[in-house]
Amino acid sequence: MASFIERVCLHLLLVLSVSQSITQAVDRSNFKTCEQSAFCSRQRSLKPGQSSYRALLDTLELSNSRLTLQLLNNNNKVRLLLELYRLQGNMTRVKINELKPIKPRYEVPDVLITDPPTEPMSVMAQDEHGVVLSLGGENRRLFVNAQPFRLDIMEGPKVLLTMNSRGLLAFEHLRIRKDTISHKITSTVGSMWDKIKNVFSSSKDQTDTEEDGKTEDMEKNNEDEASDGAEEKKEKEADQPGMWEETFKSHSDSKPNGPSSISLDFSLPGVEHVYGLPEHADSLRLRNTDGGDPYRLYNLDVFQYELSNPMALYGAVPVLISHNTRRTMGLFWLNAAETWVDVSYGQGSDEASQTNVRWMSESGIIDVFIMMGPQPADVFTQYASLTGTQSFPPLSTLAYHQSRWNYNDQEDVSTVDQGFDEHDIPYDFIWLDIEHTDGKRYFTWDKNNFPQPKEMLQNLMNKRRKMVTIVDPHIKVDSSYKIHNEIRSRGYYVKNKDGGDYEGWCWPGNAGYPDFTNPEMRSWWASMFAYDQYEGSMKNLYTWNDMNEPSVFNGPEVTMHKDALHGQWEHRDVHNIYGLYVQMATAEGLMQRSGGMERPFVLARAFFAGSQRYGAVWTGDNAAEWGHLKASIPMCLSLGLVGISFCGADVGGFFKTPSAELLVRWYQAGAYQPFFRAHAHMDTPRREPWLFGPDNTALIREAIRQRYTLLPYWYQQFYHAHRTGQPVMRPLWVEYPEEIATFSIDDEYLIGRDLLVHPVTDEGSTGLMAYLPGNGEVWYDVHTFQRHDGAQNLHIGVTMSTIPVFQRGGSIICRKNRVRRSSSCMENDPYTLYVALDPLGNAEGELYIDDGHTFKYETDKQFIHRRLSFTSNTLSSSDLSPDTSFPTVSWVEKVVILGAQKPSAVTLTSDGRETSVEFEFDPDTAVLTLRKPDVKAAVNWTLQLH
Ligand code: NBV
Repeated sequence: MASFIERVCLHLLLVLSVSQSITQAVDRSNFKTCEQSAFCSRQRSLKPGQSSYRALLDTLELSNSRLTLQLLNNNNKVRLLLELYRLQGNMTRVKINELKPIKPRYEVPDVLITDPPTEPMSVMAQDEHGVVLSLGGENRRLFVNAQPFRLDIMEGPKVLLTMNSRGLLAFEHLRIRKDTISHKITSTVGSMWDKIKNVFSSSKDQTDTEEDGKTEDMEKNNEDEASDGAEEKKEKEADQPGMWEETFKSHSDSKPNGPSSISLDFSLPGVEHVYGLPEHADSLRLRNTDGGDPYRLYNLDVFQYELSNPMALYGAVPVLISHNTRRTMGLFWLNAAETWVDVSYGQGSDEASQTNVRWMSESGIIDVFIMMGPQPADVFTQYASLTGTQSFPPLSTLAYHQSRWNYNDQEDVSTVDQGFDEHDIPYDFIWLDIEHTDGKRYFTWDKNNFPQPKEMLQNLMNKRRKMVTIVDPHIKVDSSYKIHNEIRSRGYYVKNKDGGDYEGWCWPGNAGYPDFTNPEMRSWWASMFAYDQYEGSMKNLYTWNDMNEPSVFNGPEVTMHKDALHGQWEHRDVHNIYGLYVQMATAEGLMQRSGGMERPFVLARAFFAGSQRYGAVWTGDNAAEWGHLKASIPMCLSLGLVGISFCGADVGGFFKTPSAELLVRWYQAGAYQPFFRAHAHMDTPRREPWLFGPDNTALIREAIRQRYTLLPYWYQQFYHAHRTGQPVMRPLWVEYPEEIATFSIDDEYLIGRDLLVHPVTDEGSTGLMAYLPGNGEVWYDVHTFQRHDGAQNLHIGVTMSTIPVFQRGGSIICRKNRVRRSSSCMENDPYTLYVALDPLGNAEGELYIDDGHTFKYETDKQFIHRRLSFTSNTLSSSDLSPDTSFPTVSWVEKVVILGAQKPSAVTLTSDGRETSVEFEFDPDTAVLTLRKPDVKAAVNWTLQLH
């Protein structure tokens, strides 16, 4: 049981958070600015100029696919090792580490799905100024300029990208503290110099001196060309505040390894648009950071986050995508430490536009992948080849989720469940937040409120519905709690700097944090999801990992101390990947409990590059404000660009109370975003869809029903994302890369290639402008079937029931129009095909069907993948993967052809038989409806219009 004091403290925390939620926005003073982050401020104070590095060409070594070269820092004479790889699929990898670090520096494991396959490189030319390497392809070359050190990637006569072009490569080599007095300065940000203190005891000094002795030789190796001048310079470097200890508010970071930050700049000539770097509540196109803070990547639990700013949020993916009409490229900076990224749009040396990007990380090494495109789809393929694709979610998880903090007890769950049926609204999942547990002990149930979890789950199962419970990664320190005892006795907790178990405050009170970077810990954690371990769990129970940044209420910036230890590594090194490991271990657990048969579903708040392999993410604690509804679009688009397609925002807004209008608009927008879940703070009034009067109930019902009819299309898009790495929710420029008008649009997007959505996100809207892309293309309003030309701004009149969605002419989309109470209930239902003709009268689409939840599509080839094509007045269905099968009973009950002409007759040919098909033609809308072709979804057939 929690002590009285613990309970009082938690209560106070809650009251504080709630009252803040009503009155305030983010408390910025809780989070560092670049200036307040010692390494960022050090790095940023370096101004562009000649690089202090020189490539030592006589050290060049080229094996077939790997080139190495030493770089010498002209100032301190420390040497770095540069490694260059030409990777398969039009990518280049550049690694820079210290040649002889006094101890290893962290290299991020578990993100790359394989050691990326390489291709041979050859030296094309070499002189005392540099080396030219062939990168194959269309005359692609890499220039290594020796003095100053610079790398240029060229194609033909054009420079595509330059590294260290502004000379901002800066690599703080690991060093030994020389003078314990002068270096042990507490740098309190803002008033650093007047707070100089000598805080160290003599025994600590003793240790440092011993360490000095041990590593002195190694340091010397690094300084073999050192001159007196260089030594002086080095002393100066070491003197900077914040290098050996840093304090922020009341927290001190002991920095036992001293300064270790790294930085490198890139120039992208001819580029005016860059994207990516999630997670930020900001525009899709990244902003110029000159004069403000850089974009920060440091997974943080930011209470009441603000819009339109580069502050860090819950997740971090260090990938930036550049785009212009000729080329799309990507930069993947594989580093899990705190990272800041400056973006500067401007002119290059020849007055042409150029974008400069500068990455700064607190520790680790420089390991950067340059993905050369050239098309957007190529960059997605390249990134997927490195970090994997979106996991293929169970079909039901693409349906609607009903959540709030909290559904109070079993009766509440059952009443809400019935409410959906009474109001004829479908839903698939109901969620339980932290209150369902016994005192925030995850994997347990509150015995009073949830005495019979299996009965509750069985009731849901009877209706073919499911549940998600929350399992957070902070574990209550309580000797009567099995999970805690096991983790403690196995030594699986993260350690504090002194070697004891790290403890921090979170929902359960005092909590330990399992070391998810440890594979043994992860497999133990996974085993806790076994049905006989997680009591009360059943196969329709799935998992939500919140707070996995990790959130530590009393930690610096509400997270873990950077000098906490994960085995030999500091938290500093692994911070941004911690959340990924939590989701990885949980997904593994859900798989294992079914003997590897069932696909898992895990929602996580914190994420990193590669998180797409483990489930879904959401945009955290947004607010019931129109601005937050708008922000959900660029936030999810940015995630999709870097591989994470399964993204959503709390529908309705987490904090505060939405007006009925905002709630309706949010449902309408959410119904067309990948992860569709309503969620709300515990202190907001209840907001189940039927609580806002019959008109609003009807509007919400309709939005959710639209989602259900489109589930076959969503599922097919996720199958595609899983197979290819292409994003499900896409900015328009991804499909229209030469159309400049699309480059800055972030209130509108595509689902796959074929559906364009422009949700209404303005209060009191009576109309909006949507851009329909594609010169020579046509788009059809999916509700009225009205046809519009592409490459135009279209004004759309809007009422409360309007959800502006358009289908691309040239596409075929499959829907299931008989909406039932859950997606599973619709499993065997028939399809309606929407054939939207392009100006030449052609269209194409796909249909994907499998069991919706197991891995049999992979292990046993149990699926159907069909190609649908309309050409020369004939619609046909053919097999895209003839060696697979799935026993579906679904059939095609209707075909709707948009942009059609009236035929005189329609015949169906299937199984060698020809039958005539009834049809109806509406000359006003040019819609031809073929009723009841009654043909099986899984066989070959043709429908001919005569
Ligand atoms: O577990 C409670 C909440 C949860 O409802 C929300 O979705 C998370 O983002 N959680 C954060 C912790 C507290 C938020 C104030």
